[in-house]
Amino acid sequence: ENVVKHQKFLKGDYDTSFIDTTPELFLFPKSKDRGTKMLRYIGNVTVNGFPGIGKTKKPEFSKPSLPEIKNSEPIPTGTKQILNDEGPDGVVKWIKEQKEILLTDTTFRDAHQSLLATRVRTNDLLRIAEPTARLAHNLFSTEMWGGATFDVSYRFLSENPWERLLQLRKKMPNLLFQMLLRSSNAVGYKNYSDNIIRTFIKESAEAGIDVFRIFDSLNWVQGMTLAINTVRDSGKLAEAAMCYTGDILDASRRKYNLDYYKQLAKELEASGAHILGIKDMAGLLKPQAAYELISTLKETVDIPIHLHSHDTSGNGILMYAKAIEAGVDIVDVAVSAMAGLTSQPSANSLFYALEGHERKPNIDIRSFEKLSNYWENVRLFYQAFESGMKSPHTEIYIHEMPGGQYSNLQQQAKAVGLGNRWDEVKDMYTRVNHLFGDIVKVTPSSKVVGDMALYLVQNNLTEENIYKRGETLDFPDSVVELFQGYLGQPYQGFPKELQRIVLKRREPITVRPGELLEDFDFQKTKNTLYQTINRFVTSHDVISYALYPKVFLDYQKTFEQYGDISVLDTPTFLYGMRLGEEIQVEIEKGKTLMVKLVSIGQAQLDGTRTLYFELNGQSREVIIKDES
Ligand code: 3PY
Ligand code: ZN
Repeated sequence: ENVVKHQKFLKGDYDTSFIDTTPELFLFPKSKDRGTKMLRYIGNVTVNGFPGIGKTKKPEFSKPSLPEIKNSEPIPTGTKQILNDEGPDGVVKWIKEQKEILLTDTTFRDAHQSLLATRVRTNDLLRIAEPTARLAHNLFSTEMWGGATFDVSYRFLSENPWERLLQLRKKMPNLLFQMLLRSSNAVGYKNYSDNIIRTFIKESAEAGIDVFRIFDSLNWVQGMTLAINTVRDSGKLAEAAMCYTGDILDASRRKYNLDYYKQLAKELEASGAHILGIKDMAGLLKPQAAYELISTLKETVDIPIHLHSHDTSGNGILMYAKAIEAGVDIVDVAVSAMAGLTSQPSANSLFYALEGHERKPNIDIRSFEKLSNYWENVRLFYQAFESGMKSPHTEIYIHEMPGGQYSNLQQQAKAVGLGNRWDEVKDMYTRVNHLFGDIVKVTPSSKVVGDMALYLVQNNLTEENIYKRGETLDFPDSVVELFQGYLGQPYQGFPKELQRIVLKRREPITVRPGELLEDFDFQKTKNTLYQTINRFVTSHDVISYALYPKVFLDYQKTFEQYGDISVLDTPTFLYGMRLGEEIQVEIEKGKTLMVKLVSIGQAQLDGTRTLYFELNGQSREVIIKDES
């Protein structure tokens, strides 16, 4: 036992003589332990498979080829230097002075969130980080954090998202780092207290985020102002985004018309936004609608406009071309191999689409092809997480499901035995939206619509049944919470009769949910967390715990059991090792472990197997419980 496990130390109940009288407590286990822990992880994945992939033979992957770069030359300067030297207003001024369309590269965040269930690991991002900083130094920003990446890092990748941010920051000192922030839902799915939101933003800003794309899942501006103000106070860029829903071209659907977006844009500008974001999360914005929307908004607001979309319909490039004609300042794209379908339109395609146009992006296309070559091979590592969508889906214009939700809801449907009724679920999703009064559907409101659709299909219910028998139905928790007002207020309010049916005797709220929540006690949590995890507690640990208590503690347990497994290459992390295979693992700079899997023993009566490894040439055995 060493000091960090000692009762006196944990309680803080000691004076310094304690250190002098019990020197043995300061003997810490050495890295020998690290190697064994890692072998245990590799052994376990080899025997039992990875969640979501299962027990599969490790495929042969080609090594992703890294573009050649001249490390001896300094990294070219970029937009980050403008922010450092001239502040957020300087960046805004600079954007307005550019004639060419500016690009945000989402490859490190939304592209893989939308194509690969957010599974891309820090290891694969880090290797391409410096080449991207050098080869794509003309980007406006790189979106590399937030959205679902935060909880997925802890939950499924067993890695710390803060480490990802800090390590990427070192490798990419020239580009603005951008994140997606769900206003009062931060990077989660529920409402948090105001002091959690403030602390999360401040910590993120300090760790290196420069542009915060802030949205509310019901386009409720009141729910966004706390985040906008905090970002401004942190000296960073507040991009307030309105979520695009409906179709401004459809005269039969007037709820979200051009006027609605005009008003919203004015409100967001007045709330202090440096940039106006248009978040077309499902890819519903049609080319001509984009032209009309952007032209109108350019006349409505003074701040730059940044357009985000998904290419699910296959119309992304044409839509961007129209938006660019209309004067949009920045658009979101991904490196070609990670673009298209539910992801963003391809940067490489957009470059060629604008050949001969005065607003053609100022990027080096050859560099983008090199980055794409790397991603083409990396993407294969994660093939088990692909959604299976192979071609453009224009039905998106009907069901309006966000890019990232499609495969998720499909999985959820399978899990509750509705795999073969997927078409019905999609149809019900559309009907639930209308039942709810036509609401904005984006995390977390989109999840509520999905939950309700599954619930109705599973129980063979229709809209009519709800109105007739609703009093006797137990609706999903998320649906009750939505109608209680815990995600904020939808435009033109909730349908009153449905609200009464869903809430039964519960009272809805109309104020900002954060106003009703007590402040989170950071100091007290730091102390109790210290008792639980037996190590120094950082401010990142505390805020992560505040957002996701269980996910954080589970991650911590995995870390104690296996050590830092983020250093493993992705094929080994996801598939383990083949018999006789040899790998190298750089556990820290300049320190590499050689690992060979020599043999796998027979399963014993108690279900365990012994795996025989060589670790730097020395024999090591680990015993793994075979769960099959
Ligand atoms: C997120 O909230 O993670 C999204 O990407 C929504 O579009
Ligand atoms: Zn998106």
